[in-house]
Amino acid sequence: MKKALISGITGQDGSYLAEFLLARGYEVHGLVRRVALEDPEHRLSRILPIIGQLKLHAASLESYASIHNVVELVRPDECYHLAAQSFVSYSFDDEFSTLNANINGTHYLLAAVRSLAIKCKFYFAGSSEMFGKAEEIPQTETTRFHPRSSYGISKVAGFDLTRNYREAYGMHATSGILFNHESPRRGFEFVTRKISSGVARIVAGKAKELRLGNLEAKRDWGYAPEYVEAIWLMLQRSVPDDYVIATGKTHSVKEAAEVAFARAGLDYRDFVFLDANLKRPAEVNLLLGDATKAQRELGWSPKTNFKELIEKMVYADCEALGVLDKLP
Ligand code: GDR
Repeated sequence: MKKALISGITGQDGSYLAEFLLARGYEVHGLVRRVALEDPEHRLSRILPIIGQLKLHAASLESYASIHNVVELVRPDECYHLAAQSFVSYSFDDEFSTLNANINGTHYLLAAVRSLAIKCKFYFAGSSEMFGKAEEIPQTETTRFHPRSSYGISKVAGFDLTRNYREAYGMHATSGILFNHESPRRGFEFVTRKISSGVARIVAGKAKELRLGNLEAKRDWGYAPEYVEAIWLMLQRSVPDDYVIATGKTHSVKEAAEVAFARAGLDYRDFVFLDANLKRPAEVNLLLGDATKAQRELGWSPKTNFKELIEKMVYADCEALGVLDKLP
């Protein structure tokens, strides 16, 4: 039985990946913060349905000793490093904790795997935010990075650390450059979920409006469960390499609002208000990924399109609020 260790197992991607690996017969271990273990209903909500099949270990990405202990205990065959301070907007409010947690956390985990389980395959969650003010369209594995936030900078550093461990120590260390990927499990602070949950609250009569920042920003949005499959495929390769995972289509925040409100039979222009406070000091205006390499070498391609994705999220949020009967 293969052993997998996932950091960030309580998040959107971690929870889908844990389910995916359990279904393939893996023994699945998760690194979680001690506070999360003490508050399972709230902090472990995404993994509650499978929690009996997981082995969770308390550790902090800010403590090398705690990471070392877990890697020593588990000695995984595959390590998926998904944990991070992942909200770009917050990274402007606290650059210090974003850089500390994201860069040191990645370094600690890589160093522990190197010293205790050098044959373990390692995955680092890179991000399209590394392209930032993108220097070419579409973006591929060879597009130069130009991050626009401390979050993006921390991901470039993690990407470089991962590549360096591969080149210097011969580790099977891979980075996925994943473009935005969403689902009904997305955190409420990210724009697609903010919109889908906002629509559901308006349908339920719990809210009257939705305040958003930059409506013109464009992103390449895919469906998260398909992206975790791509992550797993990367570690099944005999030779480690880096891959862009994206749909190859880009849409604006405004279009996301349009589709979401339309699913509820509403016109977004009647409910969406601009709030300048929600704009970022440095914005990433347009991201569009080219996943040709992943298609060629991993046999991966996206299935769910933008409209299906947004509608799925609105449906799930309306279901959670018990207002499905109010959808057309
Ligand atoms: P992003 O995701 O920064 O692309 O990073 P997010 O959904 O937060 O923003 C997408 C775009 O929407 C614009 N926007 C708003 N965003 C939020 N959150 N709230 C708003 O009210 C709002 N109004 C407009 C933003 O300015 C931005 O342009 C996500 C994260 O998951 C990262 O961790 C990950 O690495 C990348 O995707 C790929």
